[in-house]
Amino acid sequence: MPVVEARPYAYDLPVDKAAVLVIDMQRDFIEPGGFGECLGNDVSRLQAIVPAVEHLLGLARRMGLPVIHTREAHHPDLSDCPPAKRERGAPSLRIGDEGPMGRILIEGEPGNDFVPTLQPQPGELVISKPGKGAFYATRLTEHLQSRGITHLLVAGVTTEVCVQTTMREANDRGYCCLLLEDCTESYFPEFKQATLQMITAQGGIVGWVAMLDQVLAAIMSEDET
Ligand code: TIU
Repeated sequence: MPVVEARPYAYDLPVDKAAVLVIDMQRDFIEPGGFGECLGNDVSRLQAIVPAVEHLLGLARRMGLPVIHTREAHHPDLSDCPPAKRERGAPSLRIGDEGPMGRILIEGEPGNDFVPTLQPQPGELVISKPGKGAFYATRLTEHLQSRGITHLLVAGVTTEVCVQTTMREANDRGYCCLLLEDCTESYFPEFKQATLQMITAQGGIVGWVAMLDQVLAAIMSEDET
């Protein structure tokens, strides 16, 4: 079994029980004019990890690892959007308002789609989620259970919001999660670093962290043996 040099200690990767979970690599968070920018954020930081996530997807597809893509999305009638979420703060546009890429954070709108180079391929699971965590109000648990998946390689945005929430939900459900440091990003660099520390502290209280190259190295050295 490949063993990844990870923090806080080595991560055993049973390839036949692992999946890649890509969180919310959507235009709404990564391109100007979407939800992320409406909240006052500089989205260029998030754009920078797109090539690394492309590499991760390439690796997963070559290895035949299941790939799961999530997207934060609401129904057009906003029936799955709590008023508390829509009314929070003072964004330039609220969820459901018309923006340059269509209605903000609404399923089916151009801005709600994945960025062009990270589109799901046929056979890959897409989970639409109304919350920050991918397990809340979705069928993700059932999908993972039916495929016998116990280990998740996690990527996506933003590190401290949807990624961390999802990892905590997964951790409580018994999944062993490895967050790929160069395949996740935050609008706030200090929040990314704090999240990596929170995840790995206390003996990996939430999970493990490693760079994509460390996963590659583990898989290649396993191939040689
Ligand atoms: N605002 C922010 O950092 N993130 C979100 O609203 N959603 C996700 O992280 N996907």
